[in-house]
Amino acid sequence: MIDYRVDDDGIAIVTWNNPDSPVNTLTDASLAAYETAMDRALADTAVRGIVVTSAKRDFIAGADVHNFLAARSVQELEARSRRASALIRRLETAGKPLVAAINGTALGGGLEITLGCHHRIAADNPKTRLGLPEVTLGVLPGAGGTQRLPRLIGIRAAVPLMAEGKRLPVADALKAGIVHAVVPADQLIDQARAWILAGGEALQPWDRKGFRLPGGDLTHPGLQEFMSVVIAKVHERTAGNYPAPLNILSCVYEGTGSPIDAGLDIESRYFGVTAATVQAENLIRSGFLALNDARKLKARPKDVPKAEFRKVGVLGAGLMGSGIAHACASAGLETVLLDREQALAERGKAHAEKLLGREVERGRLDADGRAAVLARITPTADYATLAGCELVIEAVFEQREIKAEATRRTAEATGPDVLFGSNTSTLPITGLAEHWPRPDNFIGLHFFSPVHRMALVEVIRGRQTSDACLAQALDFVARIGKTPVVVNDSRGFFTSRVFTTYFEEGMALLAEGVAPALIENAGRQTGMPLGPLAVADEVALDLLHKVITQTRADLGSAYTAPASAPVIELFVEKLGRVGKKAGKGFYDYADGQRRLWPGLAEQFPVAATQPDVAAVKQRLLHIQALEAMRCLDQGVVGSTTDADVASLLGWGFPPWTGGVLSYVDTVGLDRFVAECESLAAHAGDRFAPPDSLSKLAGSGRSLRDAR
Ligand code: T1G
Repeated sequence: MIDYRVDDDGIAIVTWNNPDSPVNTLTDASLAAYETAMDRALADTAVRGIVVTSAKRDFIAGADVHNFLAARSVQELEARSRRASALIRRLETAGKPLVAAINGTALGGGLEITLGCHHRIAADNPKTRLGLPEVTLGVLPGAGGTQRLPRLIGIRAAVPLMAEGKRLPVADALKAGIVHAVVPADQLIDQARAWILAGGEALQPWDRKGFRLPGGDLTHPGLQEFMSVVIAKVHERTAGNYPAPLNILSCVYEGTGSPIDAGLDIESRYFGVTAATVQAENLIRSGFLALNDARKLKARPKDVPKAEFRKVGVLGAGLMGSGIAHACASAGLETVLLDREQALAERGKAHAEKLLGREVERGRLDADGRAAVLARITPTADYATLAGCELVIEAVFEQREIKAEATRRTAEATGPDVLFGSNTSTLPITGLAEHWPRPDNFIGLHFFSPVHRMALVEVIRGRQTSDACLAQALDFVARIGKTPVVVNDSRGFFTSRVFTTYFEEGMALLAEGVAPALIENAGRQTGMPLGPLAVADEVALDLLHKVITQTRADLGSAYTAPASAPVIELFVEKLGRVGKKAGKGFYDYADGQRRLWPGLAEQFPVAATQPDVAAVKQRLLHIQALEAMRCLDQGVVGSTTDADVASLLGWGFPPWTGGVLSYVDTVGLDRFVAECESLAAHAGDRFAPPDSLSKLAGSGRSLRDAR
């Protein structure tokens, strides 16, 4: 766990080296081992100083987040913080110089270990990131970070780093004053030793007589104004859904005006309260661990050899097709981008080139890199170019006949044994698979727009999709750096089916006379990225109109039109306002601005009495959770975790909830069912809770435990 040696100059080298994990983390065991090693060095009169480093690629990845799911009481969580904090404090005042030799990434508690050293040297490793990202997990730095960082680099520099959880490259950490030096990796230990041998002092700045915070403390008017601006920005960004950033500010506010020991005490108290919140539990379980599992294909069928990809084909060079081609070529794959005319294929390649240009502007890619990616994209109108592809993805127009034609012509060029994936967003996969000679090799690969920014690929199994096809499709998704969630076939699959209810409910509220601004503001205050009417404009009302028309034709009398149908028909058929792409929908779009259309009030008179914002928020989130629950009951999605991951990555369902089904437990299952029953009575049957939920109410079990 911790390697220990003393060199000929009497310098102890304490090396973090957890044998059971790819990264070092703070656990009870690793901290105990660290304490034992450090006490051994402190007690050894031959030891003049101590270098703390890591034998792994990274330094320390922070506290082991599993610990915060195991113990959920404020007291236990506070005690955990106090133990780590007390150890770090004892070591920094023990009288021997401590140097952190930071060979790789040090985050959270990992960086806090280094802040408890008297000197910090980082290796010039371009992959290293240094930071206190606890806030992204719904917690706060609980091993001294909120007290040491402001005392080291000043309140103005420290607060944004902690409130946003930024991860800095070593050059920025050096500039910020977090590390004292950056050296070539092969000199790291020697430079650390040299600092001790040169008489490095075992005294922290904050323990020196007369210490003052760099840039002043919070009696400084400028800093008070700074903090009030930060608080306002945090409120604007979080709408009260996330306690952690505000509690970090409280730690700084209350702790930096006191001696360090009092500040550490304040921090541990806030840590316990913050880590015990449901938001922290949700962000750790869903936002970190579940996303990690999905990214690592934990759901992949086991006994299928890993598929390798060299050449893939993309049919349709529109916005989605060119985005998919950009992702494939950027991942190093030869990519055929086919459209019905060469000019259209070339235009798709040009879109990929534009995306690459932005990456160069942002310094993420150099000119050679851009040229190499572009060279991998072959625009064509000739299906024969697809020969040799291991996988072909169809992203042509959302019409069955056009898809069938493209599928058939591909089979002629590639033969039936390659994988075929459809990027359809709504059409059932099983039906589309009929046009592919081997439906067992046919699967849905539903990408999200814009492809270069959206991590999720919804992988849809048709009735005949084989395990081998699924496993290889998952390998492909991971190969292009995306995160898959596997769902089963149904109209709209999982993501379109559930996300649609959000903006359908927004339109239903509009039709009931709820003020448009109230609808939109409530939508954003839930933590959704956009208000529901703005989302409808982005999706495009004429596309929604097509889906309603096609579904009505498919299902006939079995079809129940959504409450939003009259609104969509009015806007598309009568008003000709089809959404953002036309510059007008629920909003007017001009000069890069979006403003609610003043004509809305004429079409939908605002009712005299308005619901409160909580009631609107409830309708907008409950409706999504109910549809997700129906999908779970119908086997469209396999688990609450899959539903959560798909909602977080697919349409930005508010992360503080843990995801669209964890939201039920976040509200509380019994309360959620009761609220749905009440909504069903006055807003419509669509809110009636399914039996699967109703029968759980009163059982004392959570949805996650039960399913
Ligand atoms: N806790 C538990 N497991 C962790 C972990 C952590 N902090 N970090 C990584 N792992 C696991 C991960 O789940 C995966 O497991 C394996 O290690 C490899 O990770 C007191 C309270 C460090 C940048 O937020 O950002 O400190 O899948 O695949 O891509 O103030 O891991 O192999 O079973 O991600 O090279 C703050 C979280 C914690 C950093 C490496 N720290 N980790 O990325 O590997 S709170 C963080 C990461 C805290 C203190 C507070 C990344 C990484 P498995 P990986 P990677």
